[in-house]
Amino acid sequence: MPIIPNKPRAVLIDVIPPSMSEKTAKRRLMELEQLTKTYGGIVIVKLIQKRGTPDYRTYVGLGKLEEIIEMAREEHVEVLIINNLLKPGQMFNVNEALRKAKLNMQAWDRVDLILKIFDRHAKTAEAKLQIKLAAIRHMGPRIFGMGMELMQQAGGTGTRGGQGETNTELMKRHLFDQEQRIKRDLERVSTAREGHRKHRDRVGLKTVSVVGYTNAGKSSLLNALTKKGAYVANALFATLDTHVGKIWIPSPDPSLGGRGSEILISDTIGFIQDLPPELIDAFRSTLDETVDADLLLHVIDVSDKHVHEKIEEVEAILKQIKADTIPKMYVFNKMDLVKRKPAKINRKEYAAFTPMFVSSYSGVGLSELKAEIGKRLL
Ligand SMILES: Nc1nc2c(ncn2[C@@H]2O[C@H](COP(=O)(O)OP(=O)(O)OP(=O)(O)O)[C@@H](O)[C@H]2O)c(=O)[nH]1
Ligand SMILES: [Mg+2]
Repeated sequence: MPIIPNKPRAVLIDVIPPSMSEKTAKRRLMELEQLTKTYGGIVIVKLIQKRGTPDYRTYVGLGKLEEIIEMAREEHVEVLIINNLLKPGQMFNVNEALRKAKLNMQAWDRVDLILKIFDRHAKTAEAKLQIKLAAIRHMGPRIFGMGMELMQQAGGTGTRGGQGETNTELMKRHLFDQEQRIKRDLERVSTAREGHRKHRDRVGLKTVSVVGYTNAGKSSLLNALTKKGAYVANALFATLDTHVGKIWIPSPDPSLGGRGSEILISDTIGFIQDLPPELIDAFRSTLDETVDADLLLHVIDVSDKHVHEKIEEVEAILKQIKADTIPKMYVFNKMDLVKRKPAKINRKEYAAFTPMFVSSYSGVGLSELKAEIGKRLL
């Protein structure tokens, strides 16, 4: 097993159909680069391979793989990150090729990379367990693949059974037991959290959940609204666990005598393009807070070139986690980065979500936002 340093030197490759537009291809590669940097990797080279169908053995074409191996030797590359979802056998074959080339190097697919980022940033016991579970499910079949290979090496062709098969069976058993244990632990942690939520319901506190694309400024907004120190970083996926804070909301109708009320606000993980469904499942209980909220604040980076695409991505994920029926407001953040409200945001379909324009940095729009939350919830 190669030892991969904390800040590995990485080669990125995206295998795309020849029909894909230049623009989309560039965007995909840029996002992969950002993800790699979030992990802590140093990007040495970015490659694109156009192929009608991926190679059935190694996904990336064999010739390309040879090229990468040569380059890796010269440039001391430590990881090859493939921006696609590979079959266990393909992943195994690529790693075998690297091993045979005697390189201290590993290959990861997109899910491996996302899992590794999750793993580095996870803070609570629950998030850690969820990542473990997803990793076992994602990598398990690869280990079976390895068992098959060992079997062939041990027994030669035509031999059935023997040591290799026993190893595969043992490995399967071990993974299954591990999965069951993690599931039990997860149940315990989520029951505890359920208790907290019930308590909150009893004391009658309303909850607002901050959702949005990764790096939109969700944690910064929560900080600005609550002055709570949630972890803010210019990196994708800085937040993995649900952080809950309290905000004081002025009463929408002072004549009723109430001066305001306290509500709870929770931060969530960032949503990214093509987040594999298997990861959404694994993180469902982290997102439970979101599914339970009385109101969602969908935070959007107003200065982002791909505003609309990202809004749509987030909406699609909200639907997948069944949070699309919760009342929602659109909060366009980072207004300090744009001269004025960008014209392209004046869309009819956004009007239904009471678009608010704020800056977590300068504080612009925050009191209006609180007032609007009050109108919706109090
Ligand atoms: N200029 C400007 N930058 C902002 C604003 N809000 C957040 N940022 C910056 O945007 C980056 C991301 O902010 P976060 O609050 O970590 O974003 P997030 O949505 O919580 O990100 P994840 O947790 O990774 O999904 C950081 O570098 C922030 O400093 C803002 O109003 N203006
Ligand atoms: Mg965050």
